[in-house]
Amino acid sequence: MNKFLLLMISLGLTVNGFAQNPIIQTIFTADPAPMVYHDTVFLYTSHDEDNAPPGSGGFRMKDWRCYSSTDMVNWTDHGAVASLKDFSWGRQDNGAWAPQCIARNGKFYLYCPIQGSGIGVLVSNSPYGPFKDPIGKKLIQSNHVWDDIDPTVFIDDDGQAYLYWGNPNLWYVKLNQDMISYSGKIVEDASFAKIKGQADPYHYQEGPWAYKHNGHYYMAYASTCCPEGIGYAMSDKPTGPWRYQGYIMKPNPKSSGNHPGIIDYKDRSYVFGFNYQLNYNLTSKHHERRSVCVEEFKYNSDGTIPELPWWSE
Ligand code: FUB
Repeated sequence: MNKFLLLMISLGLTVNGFAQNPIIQTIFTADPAPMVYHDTVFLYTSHDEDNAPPGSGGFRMKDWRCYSSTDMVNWTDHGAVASLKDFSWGRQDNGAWAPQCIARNGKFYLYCPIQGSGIGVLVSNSPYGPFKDPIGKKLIQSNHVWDDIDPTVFIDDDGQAYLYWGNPNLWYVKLNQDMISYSGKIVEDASFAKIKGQADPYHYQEGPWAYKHNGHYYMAYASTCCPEGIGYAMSDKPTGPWRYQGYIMKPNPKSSGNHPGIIDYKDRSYVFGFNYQLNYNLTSKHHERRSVCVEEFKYNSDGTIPELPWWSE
């Protein structure tokens, strides 16, 4: 990693009291999944290895990392909290893609996709881990194969939990109270369904992020491919139908992927994603060596989200 960048992080460089993007400059991170727990933001990420080969889609990913902050400026690195080795049923060489963690009943559930193998769940008594596989098999038993990536988890006010995932379709299922099993059928969401030969007005690609804010249900996601922007849809229910609202961030022609994570924290709202800036500082060639970024935003009075500029490249 570039010595100048390492120095910047060790100096805690900030701009206008806000962390400078990318917020993690010591290793390559992607697929941010922020979780607010008590007074702390825990940020779970995937991790691009330094030796990811050149070329779009050349992912080399083996573990999931955790960072925390209480001011959105200074981030503490808690290292790798889980890895492919924690799952006995998945491939072990690669595929540790976009995770999400959620707290329930004093436990922490980390949903992890292993690309090409399926989606699993790990459980811990602490947000820092250690996380263990409580079921010893895939959580999502399906034959979608490529589709079974990018889980996002959401617990509604009535206690019902939902797991959504998928590329290029959006799927969901109702989780049981134990958060490690589900009831009912796996549903392909009709709003986002792609119909062959017809336009795709939602531009849904992958990386869904489900949440609720001020009574509105939101589904943000990586939009179009590639490059990917961040799009979002809203609904009155967690199961849709969803209304496409547009881009939170348009696709950047100089970029490739993106992946949203959205939270409210200490009366402010933030969207996380990633760019390729640190990679481009090292080489002009495209590598899947990405870096997590964050931006504050304010909801419009009708609950819609303003469009934000690209993170710098
Ligand atoms: O990081 C691997 C994959 O790239 C993720 O699962 C997708 O959302 C995209 O960000």
